[in-house]
Amino acid sequence: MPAQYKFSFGPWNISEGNDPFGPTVRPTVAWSEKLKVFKRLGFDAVMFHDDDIVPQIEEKAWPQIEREANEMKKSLESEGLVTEVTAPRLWEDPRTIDGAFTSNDAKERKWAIDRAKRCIDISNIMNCNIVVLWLAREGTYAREAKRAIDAHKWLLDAVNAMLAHDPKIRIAIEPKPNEPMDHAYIPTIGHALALSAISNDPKRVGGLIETAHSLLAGLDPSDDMAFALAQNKLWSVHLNDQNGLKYDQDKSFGSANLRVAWNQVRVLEQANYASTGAMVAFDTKAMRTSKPEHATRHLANSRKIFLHLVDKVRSFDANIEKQCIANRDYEALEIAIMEHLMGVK
Ligand code: XUL
Ligand code: MN
Repeated sequence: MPAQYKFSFGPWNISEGNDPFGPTVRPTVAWSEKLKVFKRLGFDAVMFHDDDIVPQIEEKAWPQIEREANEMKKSLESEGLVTEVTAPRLWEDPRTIDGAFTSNDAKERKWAIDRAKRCIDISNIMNCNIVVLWLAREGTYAREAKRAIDAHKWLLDAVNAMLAHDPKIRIAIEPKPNEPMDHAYIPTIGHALALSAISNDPKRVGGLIETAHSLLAGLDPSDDMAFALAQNKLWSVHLNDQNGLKYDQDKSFGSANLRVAWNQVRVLEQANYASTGAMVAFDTKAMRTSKPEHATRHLANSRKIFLHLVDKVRSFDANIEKQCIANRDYEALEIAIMEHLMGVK
């Protein structure tokens, strides 16, 4: 029996539908309501930003943060859920307008490292040993605005400071090439794992690959996953979809390009990803047009499409693949896959 996939999403994946050109279009769903959605839709875990666990975290002292994190852990337990990952939200504070770990201001860089350490402490309370770093504002709008060589050294300093803060914590870097920045400093999984290799404990620095982020970098998400899997460094995935090179769309998994989605599932299957203990997260958003009563369908649909694709990968005739490869007949291989996906054969 192959290992069962475990699924997760984050509170921000049930959203109010605002975009850069318009306000919210759906009422805010209270956390207590969101919490009930997980099991109902067949999910096992929650991914959190630090301030999803402790709102207004900057206004609170540690004893209160500790108390609130413990309460959150209890409410998760009462639903039979666990925490998949935590992440310091370093991109909304006024101090990080010009970057967090790579801010030109040493005080702001220190603030960012302290906040990341506090996220690790919260993660420990939540019984979770993976902290995700999405390096949202570590980059520039004007290339000359920062000294990029220094910025890369500061990123390494930040990773090392986090590793030193807790000997058990693992850091999963979630690369993204742009948005909000024009150019981000760690745009691909190659950059992330290169940073890992020069860190003080490479075994504890890995990656999280988001479909849309790979596509925005012009890369194939399944090959990005393979690169990390070959090094045992794929510690989570944010599956979603993206219709070409535009803003980060966070569409339902497989909804824009089924063949690209199939290849992601195929590579996860080949690596027996589920047996590594890593989970499948869907970083998807409802379309802005979705009515409130339909605003979690993108999560159910992404999970459904994923599981259908697992069936498709498992039921594809391995002999066809072998023969086509032996004959170097990739046209035959391609049509066999397309017909299999279309269910016409
Ligand atoms: C941003 C993104 C974030 C991270 C979590 O594009 O993907 O949602 O996944 O902070
Ligand atoms: Mn993501």
